[in-house]
Amino acid sequence: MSRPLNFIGGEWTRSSGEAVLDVYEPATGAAIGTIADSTPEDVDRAVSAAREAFDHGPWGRTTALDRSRLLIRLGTLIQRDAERLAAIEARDTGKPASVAKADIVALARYFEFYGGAADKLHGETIPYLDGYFVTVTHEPHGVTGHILPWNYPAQMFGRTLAPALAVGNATVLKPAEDACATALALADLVNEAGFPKGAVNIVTGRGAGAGAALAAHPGVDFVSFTGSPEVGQIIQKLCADHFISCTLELGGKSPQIVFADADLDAAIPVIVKAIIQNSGQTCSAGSRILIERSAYDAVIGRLKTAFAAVRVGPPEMDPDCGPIITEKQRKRVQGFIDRAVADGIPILAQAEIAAGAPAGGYYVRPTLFGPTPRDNVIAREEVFGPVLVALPFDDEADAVALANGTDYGLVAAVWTRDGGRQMRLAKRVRTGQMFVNCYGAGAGIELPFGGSGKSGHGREKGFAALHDFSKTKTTVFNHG
Ligand code: TXE
Repeated sequence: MSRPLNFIGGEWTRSSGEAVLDVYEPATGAAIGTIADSTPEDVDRAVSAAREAFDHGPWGRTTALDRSRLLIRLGTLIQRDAERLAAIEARDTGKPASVAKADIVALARYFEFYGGAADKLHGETIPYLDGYFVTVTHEPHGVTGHILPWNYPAQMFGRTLAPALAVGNATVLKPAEDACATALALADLVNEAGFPKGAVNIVTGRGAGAGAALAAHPGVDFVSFTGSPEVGQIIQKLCADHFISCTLELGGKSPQIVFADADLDAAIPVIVKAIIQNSGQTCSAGSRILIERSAYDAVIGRLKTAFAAVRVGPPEMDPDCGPIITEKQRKRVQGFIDRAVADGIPILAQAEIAAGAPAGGYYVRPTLFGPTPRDNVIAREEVFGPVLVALPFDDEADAVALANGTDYGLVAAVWTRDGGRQMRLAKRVRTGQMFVNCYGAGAGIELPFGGSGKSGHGREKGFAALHDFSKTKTTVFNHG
């Protein structure tokens, strides 16, 4: 599992300090290993290794075709080791076994997709004044820093590193201290795939230590961050201090808008899955259900039945909903539930925790609240747990106002058979991804993803990520 070593310049390296952090198994609460709580000096070594690889090669001299082959080879190795990696991911995060496997398949797919895309990011020529020839080419930023969350450690490794590497950046990754094991296991595959030394470096540790040192490092040219809005602001300020930009992916309070004419047989299972999946610890979790008032009772009736059937337990039970990542996060989620109850919001349904779930595990009961006052904190803030709030709305305009009524703007869905309404809502809801009569829809790597407002900025996935991880250069030739 986790080991107290960093991966720098292609080698396993001890931290310059003595400090380690304990790692716990979410399903049981048992301590299962330690990781290095790296120092700013360790981060400096990792950034230097990346700088060397980018500035003096061989990584910085690779062709797009070289990178394409390396990425695809890494994707193939991940598939070869999928069972082993899924077991590591499930133990480290508490994910149900089948979900951990799906995450490893998605991780491999990131390297396949961006391996295939590496040599297809073409530039352009611009018709210009007589006597001139103008090209616009894409160049890597240089050294990119990647600060990861703990909710999808495997997928995030691929989502952020694969496009950065595809365009030729040298990378330094700081995984979340609560879930590092898969990233560390992947380091060996990076070497086996044949990546030149220094193309990928991994430094573990706390956010305020190693994470902040990475974002602040003058040798880093761009930062990709996924985590809380509070830390996102810190990252953006650290980047501003040395004039670099960043992408911030900070979560959401995503609405599922259900009109009275919706196909509820199709909608209800998708809506429940969208809040239960990964124990609700998903930035794109569909955490608000907005229901046309005339259909409120019918929709709630179906949701109650679906919620009561949700199975909660450890990975090996392959439940619908696993534990929360840490005791700290479990308390945070439970705190939201307790506060909503204290505020008098009715609990409409609550799933049971399976009798066989280990007593020390970090479980919470998936909970449905409603009707929820619009200005209550649980209707506005991200819980990051399996908690769904129901809010009735009066008409289309009210639905749009309610959907847009939080500081977030990441994902939204509308469920209706009315084609005109589908189009109007798709235009008017402020969101980075809009789903019509579906939600997530396979979370395809092909589909650009990212938000606005408190959800952050920049785009991941698809070709959009290649643009974020590169910068254009305009070259003007005077040929007389
Ligand atoms: O996040 P943090 P936490 C949201 C979600 C969750 C809340 C808190 O609502 O309940 O954030 O989770 C690193 N400088 N999301 O406390 O602290 C940290 O080490 C540099 C949404 O775990 O933001 C980790 O690697 N880095 C989200 C990463 O930031 C710092 C996923 C995220 O940790 C740092 C996770 C600092 N000062 C949480 N402080 C999503 N968008 O999916 C921390 N870090």
